[in-house]
Amino acid sequence: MSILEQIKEVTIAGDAVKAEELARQAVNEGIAPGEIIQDGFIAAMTVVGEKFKNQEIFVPEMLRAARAMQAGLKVIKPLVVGGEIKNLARVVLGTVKGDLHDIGKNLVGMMMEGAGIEVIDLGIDVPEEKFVEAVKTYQPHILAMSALLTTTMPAMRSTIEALERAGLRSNVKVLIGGAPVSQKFADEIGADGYAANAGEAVDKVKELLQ
Ligand code: B1M
Repeated sequence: MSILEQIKEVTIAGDAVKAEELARQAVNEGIAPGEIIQDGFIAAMTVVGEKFKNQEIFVPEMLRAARAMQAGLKVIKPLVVGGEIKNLARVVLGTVKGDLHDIGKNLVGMMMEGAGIEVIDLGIDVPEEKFVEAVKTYQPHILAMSALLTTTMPAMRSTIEALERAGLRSNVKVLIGGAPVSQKFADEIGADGYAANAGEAVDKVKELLQ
């Protein structure tokens, strides 16, 4: 079994110690960070999501798999983020209210930092008023929101509405993403941009700055 397949297997099994160990080994073998993330960890999460949907596994197993992925990502982060700070733009980032998923958001933040973008990460389950407050305080170029549940997508719309009520909508561009989100939804709620993955999110930030 290749090392990426092993990473996938141990992550599905929720073995954080092995996931971290194998991620280190893969890095030492010179495998590109993007490949480790995509073909190892994200591939594992796709299987985990399928198994959960088919009721072959339940929330505790899904949580263990997420922890294993996070342990592996810790090893890879320094390679992606690097040392140089360029501050190309400032982004306020968060997972919307009611939503506790943060792996995708963290990857987005990591890729942005790697591209020289300053990221202020508000974490998970972020209510509209906290996003609004952060826009006032940090005056970012972009407000970036993540949602992984169809039930939390409406919080993106209500955050945009809250920005409008606060008179801040024209001060900031809004970028959204997450598995159930689409360009169509972004258009519907009046977001300025949508990105399907972390790499695209970086490109979108650059595009929105122009
Ligand atoms: Co949850 N969960 N989960 N979960 N979970 C999903 C999302 C689900 C699709 C699984 C399934 O049924 N197949 C399903 C949602 C169904 C739906 O609404 N359509 C689901 C469910 C139902 C739930 C609960 C309701 C389960 C329950 O309690 N009964 C519950 C909800 C809790 C809550 O949030 N209130 C729940 C809980 C959890 C855990 C806590 C156990 C755990 C999360 C741990 C954590 O994040 N720290 C978890 C996990 C791990 C998953 C799956 C398996 C994996 C998610 C993940 O990390 N993927 C997921 C199934 C799946 O996605 N296949 C599932 C890897 C990650 C890199 O991808 O997050 O998609 P992703 O991010 C991508 C892109 O989407 C994009 O870029 C990222 C990198 O390329 N992206 C952006 C994300 N944000 C972006 C923002 C951008 C741009 C791009 O710009 C701002």
